[in-house]
Amino acid sequence: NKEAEKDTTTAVAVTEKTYLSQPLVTNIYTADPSAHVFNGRIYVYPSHDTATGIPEDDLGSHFDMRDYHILSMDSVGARVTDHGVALKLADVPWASRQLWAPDVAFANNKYYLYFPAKDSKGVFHIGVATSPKPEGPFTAAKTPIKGSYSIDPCVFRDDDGKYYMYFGGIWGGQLQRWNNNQYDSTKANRAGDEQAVLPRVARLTPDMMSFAEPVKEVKLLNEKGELYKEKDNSQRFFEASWVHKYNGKYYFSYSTGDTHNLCYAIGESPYGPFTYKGVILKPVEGWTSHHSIIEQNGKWYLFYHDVQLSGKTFLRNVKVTELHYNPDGSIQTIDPAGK
Ligand code: FUB
Repeated sequence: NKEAEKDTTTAVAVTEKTYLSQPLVTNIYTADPSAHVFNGRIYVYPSHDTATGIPEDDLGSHFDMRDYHILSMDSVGARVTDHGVALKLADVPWASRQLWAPDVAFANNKYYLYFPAKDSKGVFHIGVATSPKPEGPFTAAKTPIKGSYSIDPCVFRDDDGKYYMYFGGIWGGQLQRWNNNQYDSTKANRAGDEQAVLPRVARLTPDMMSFAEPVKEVKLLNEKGELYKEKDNSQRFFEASWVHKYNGKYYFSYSTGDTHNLCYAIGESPYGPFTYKGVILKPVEGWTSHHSIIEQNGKWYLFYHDVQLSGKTFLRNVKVTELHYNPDGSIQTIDPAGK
């Protein structure tokens, strides 16, 4: 009957999802986009999501990625090229599984791809691979970076030419198992009243293949200048470090994981401390949130992901949207639903 038809139409319209932007590519599933401008062109280094049948668990075992594809475009909105396989698990001598979120740096006329993977004992470390071209293919070093651990490397080049790697992720990313740079497989996730686990940083050697110093904790402070407790999970660090500089200040951005915010904090030094300033991106569709921030031709962009194409948390798609600062240097919060 006519009345019933009308009711159904209204219900569909009310529940329909809206998105601020559309996936950059639809031929493969991609996530954790680390974007950079090399030679005036935007290159995006994502994870390559794939369904391998591993059941979902709290450790993220279902994020079972086996290679990397690199994407590039002249500018945001232009045609996106998928450059095909740039590095595969089978060609990384030390890695056994789970090629998670990578990043890339350019130095010494080479491109260095940094990537986490589990070793033969199931412990995450960070590896490096090199290529003369930004799109690869990349050749992996035989061993992971000495002293590296956990996941989600982000490499930041400061104006003085020094490079720093930020890394770490809790829960399945294993960061809670590392204290004073020593591994303890029995360490569980922290309890609510314990201090939250801190992300890590180390300066890289000029050859970009190792750490120049012992790994340090990055102090992330709340607006009162205090370290977070684990229960402060709408603001404490979970994973997905990214560092960029704006008007001489260092912006450390990250995901809060189980509360799904992408937040940022500001500091005066690449080592921090960084003080919390706010949310960059409200929760996306899907469990994880992971991003990067770049400038091209005077505009700033946030690369991020959601699960618009698949509806499945481990089959994600990367997106990009413009990012805006307020005159005081704060970042305007973005709603991925475009509201
Ligand atoms: O893609 C696998 C993991 O999911 C990443 O390393 C995390 O940042 C989360 O996005």
